[in-house]
Amino acid sequence: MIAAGLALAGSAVLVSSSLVSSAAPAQTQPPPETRVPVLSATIVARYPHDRTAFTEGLLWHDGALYESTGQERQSDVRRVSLADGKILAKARIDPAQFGEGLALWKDQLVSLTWHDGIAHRWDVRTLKPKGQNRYTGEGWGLTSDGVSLLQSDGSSDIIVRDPLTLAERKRVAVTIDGRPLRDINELEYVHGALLANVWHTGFLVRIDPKTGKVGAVIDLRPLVAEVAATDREAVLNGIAWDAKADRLFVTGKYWPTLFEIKIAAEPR
Ligand SMILES: [Ca+2]
Repeated sequence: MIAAGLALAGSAVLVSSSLVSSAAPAQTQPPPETRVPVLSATIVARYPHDRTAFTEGLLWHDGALYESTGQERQSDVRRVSLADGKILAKARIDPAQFGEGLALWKDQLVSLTWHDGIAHRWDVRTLKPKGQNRYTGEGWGLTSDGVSLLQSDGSSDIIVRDPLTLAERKRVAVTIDGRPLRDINELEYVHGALLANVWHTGFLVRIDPKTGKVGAVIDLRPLVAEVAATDREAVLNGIAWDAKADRLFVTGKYWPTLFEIKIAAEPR
């Protein structure tokens, strides 16, 4: 069952789906009851975002955003200007494929596809194709810890892959209060932790990539409320980190706004 709030397997703390009106998307539901700290975030800045972009992957590199988008016939990988949201360069993905997560590995971008088991490689400067890798299972989010690629597939697993071949090295199960947390979506490796969107929720989770344990829930419902999307699939998705300036960016599918945020150190 896809229920409101964070989908905790076998959990008694789920917000009952009967409480969810059809006009209230799941991503406006309150945080789950959890022993994990729930942190707020302040909005540092707002930037324009392409409201036709079905955002699946987002990262920052060398002064620009890189974004991958989904939906058949509309999937691409693009370089985007932060200041005005303009697309500076774009590489189209095979129209039969549904683009998914995006990561940088050295001078190449690696982008996933949802059901095709194909990872595309792109020259990060020219966005010219540089080859493909095969993998099994669904492709959702992708990031790099500098050693491996870390991938989500909609389950509670983080799949650790060889960055050159996409071969699976190991899996880490994401848990919150000891229970699996599924629907892990877009990823970003930040300060040694893994930040992740949880599909159809207004939250990020901060995961210890070694143990899979969620150490914090970040409540971004104020951003969801500000965007006030009417499309049920226009959910919070997309996390990018500018490591040099320590800036954290988030956006959503079809969102008109990309936010720079700062996560609170302590719960209120
Ligand atoms: Ca990302």
